[in-house]
Amino acid sequence: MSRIKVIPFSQNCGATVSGVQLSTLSEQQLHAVRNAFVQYGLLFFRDQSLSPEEHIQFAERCGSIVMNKFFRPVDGYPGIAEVRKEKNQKTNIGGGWHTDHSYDEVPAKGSILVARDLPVVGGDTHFANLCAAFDDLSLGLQKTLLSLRAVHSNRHLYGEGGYYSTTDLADQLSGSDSVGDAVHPMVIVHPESGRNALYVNPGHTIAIEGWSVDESKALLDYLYAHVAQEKYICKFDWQPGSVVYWDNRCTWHFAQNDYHGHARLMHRITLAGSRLSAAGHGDSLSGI
Ligand SMILES: O=C(O)CCC(=O)C(=O)O
Ligand SMILES: [Fe+2]
Repeated sequence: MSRIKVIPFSQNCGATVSGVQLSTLSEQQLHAVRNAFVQYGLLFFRDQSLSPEEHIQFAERCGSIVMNKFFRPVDGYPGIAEVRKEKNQKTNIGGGWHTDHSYDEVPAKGSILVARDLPVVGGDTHFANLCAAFDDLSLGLQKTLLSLRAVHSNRHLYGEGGYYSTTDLADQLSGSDSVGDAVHPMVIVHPESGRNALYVNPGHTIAIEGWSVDESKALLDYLYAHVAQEKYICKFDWQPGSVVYWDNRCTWHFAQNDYHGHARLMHRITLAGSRLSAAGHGDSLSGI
């Protein structure tokens, strides 16, 4: 059996894991994958051969599967969501920075995305590291953020009259009556790594609790520009056989929509998480 290798992907963002086939992971390899997931929060795998059944098996070894309420499931596999753009469609799923399911009271721990049908060029996915971005904020701003909570929602996206209902993806999405909101600390302590992570995202965070829309927008926009800096982000170019496993508590992602006229199909499994806790005040801060 080849040796598992975990190599950082960029300065602050992700790691490439090689020397494993996710369909036949030994217990020892699984342990190494789990540790890498806690350390990096974003794992890239190449040259995998993962059937839908094996995708489910791998996901169940990493956690428990949670359904997405809005995406169409893959035929015969209710636990796998289709992330599909047909060649005649203009809109894609996840086309702006976000993290999956932050609008849930108990948000998703991770997502495992498998490439099924790729455009010849384009369709990369971008990621950002919310722990590194938080650590680099000044101690003053870190302390302010520790005392705040933010409201997350999906109404503006999947609800009646929401963004997707006005697009050419409307017919393939459902659940407009299952929309809802949740309030989370703006800085969470990651349940496994113990690191602090900024927990707001442009896709789903609609306001800071107790702040006006304009006030919220000013601070959130500042934070979003901070996170989107080159040093915290990376870009993954999908190839046949690529699989990405990301942690929704400490990363953002967005799917680049630059392949009009070509189809792209990905299979996503989302893993259930636990209730998020606010980061502690005091000496866990590492501001400069
Ligand atoms: O298609 C992609 O690369 C990512 C889409 C997305 O946001 C997701 O699957 O959660
Ligand atoms: Fe997503």
